[in-house]
Amino acid sequence: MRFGAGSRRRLGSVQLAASAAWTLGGNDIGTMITAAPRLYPHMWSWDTAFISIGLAHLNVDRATRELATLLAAQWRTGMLPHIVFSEDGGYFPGPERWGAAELNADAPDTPRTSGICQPPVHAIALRRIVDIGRAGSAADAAAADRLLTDGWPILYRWHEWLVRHRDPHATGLLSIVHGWESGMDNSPRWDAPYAGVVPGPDLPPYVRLDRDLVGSGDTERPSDAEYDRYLWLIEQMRKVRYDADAVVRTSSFLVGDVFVTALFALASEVLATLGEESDQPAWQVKQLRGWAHRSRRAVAHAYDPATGLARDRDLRTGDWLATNSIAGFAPLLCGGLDEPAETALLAKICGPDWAGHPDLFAAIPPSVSPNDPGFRPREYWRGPVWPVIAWLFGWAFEQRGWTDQAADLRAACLRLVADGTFAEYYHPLTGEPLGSKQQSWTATVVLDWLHSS
Ligand code: 9WN
Repeated sequence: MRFGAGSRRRLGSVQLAASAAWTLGGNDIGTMITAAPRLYPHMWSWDTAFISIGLAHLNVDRATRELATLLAAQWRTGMLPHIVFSEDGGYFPGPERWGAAELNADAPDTPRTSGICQPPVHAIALRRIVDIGRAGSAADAAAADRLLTDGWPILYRWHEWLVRHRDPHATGLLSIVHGWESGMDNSPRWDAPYAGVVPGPDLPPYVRLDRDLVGSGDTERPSDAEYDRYLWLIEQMRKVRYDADAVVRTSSFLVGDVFVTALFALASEVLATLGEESDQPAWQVKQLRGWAHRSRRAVAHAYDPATGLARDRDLRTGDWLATNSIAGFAPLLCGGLDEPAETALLAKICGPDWAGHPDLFAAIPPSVSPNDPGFRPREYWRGPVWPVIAWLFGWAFEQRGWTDQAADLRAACLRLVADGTFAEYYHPLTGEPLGSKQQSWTATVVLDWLHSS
């Protein structure tokens, strides 16, 4: 059956909120809220940051516990791992394939974790939880303040780890060692650097579990060739026992990620302010502001006037990577551009190559421009629209005073998700829900939009 706008149901906001809450309840396995029921039966780092924001609208104490569960899995080095595994299997690569605790004494034995990280959006979640808590009852405010007191030093150490190991030369541009660390796994941003990842003959065999769990998995999910490279990078990290510096030295994938860098700059500012509010050491607050400043400059430096977008940089070859992806708008998240360039960038994201494209189901920037020859509207990070990414831009727009653009984006997103399936991502032209359904982070950003309208 061809999917058309006519086949969509449209829930009212009360029903939609109830349905989002029900989705989160359904994904709660007692020890954690999993990222999605079948495809992702564990805790993912940046998913959990978003999940805790939505939860705060339902129950502040529960939200604080969710974020605290992730923070408790911090490695002794300071890294927040990208996956915290539940006791359930059902995902590949699972803890055995990663072997993080077996190979590295700084990884926790329990819970089991993966050996890489994800974008540092956690301070933003802490900010939202604290604000929602303070606007609630005395008990809510107390729970949020406890999270602030206990969680702040953990997040400081996480940011410090990123600076120490992912920007050792203090350029401000943070690097990633695996596409999964970007959260945008198979984005065209990584096609060139992945071309330099050549799986060796000793890549141990494996069986994927993801494809059968996604409706048209064969076309939506990354290809087997891409998975070989993802798994090969894990082998390279296992060989150096996940030693952070050795990984950076030896990984055949090393990219300066402009989107992660912008999120880091934004989150470091947010963390600094939260630190002032909770009497954290002044020198740490100052350091955070310094990191934010340096990374903001790196993001501005990555801006390419020729394309009007910011670029990533392949640190193995030195090449700048210009792709027509949503990450090119990174400077809008953290600032740092001069005013004419920033105004042009804001106009561009709202314009006909992006959110203003006339064929879109709703005016939301997709992961790749619909006007790009490589646009694939059903293929994961190669075209679909991701509600969480829109949430990040909307939140940043609010902070930056672009309230009209933030309100337009929120309205468009609520139109996209009104069917109540809470899909992982959506077809930008038809609004068809794609990937996993009942995805926790989609449900929670919907809750946040509904509560902010
Ligand atoms: C690999 C959980 C995660 C998200 C990522 C998204 C996807 C995993 C996968 O799902 O990645 O980490 O198996 O595809 O790309 O952003 O955090 O929702």
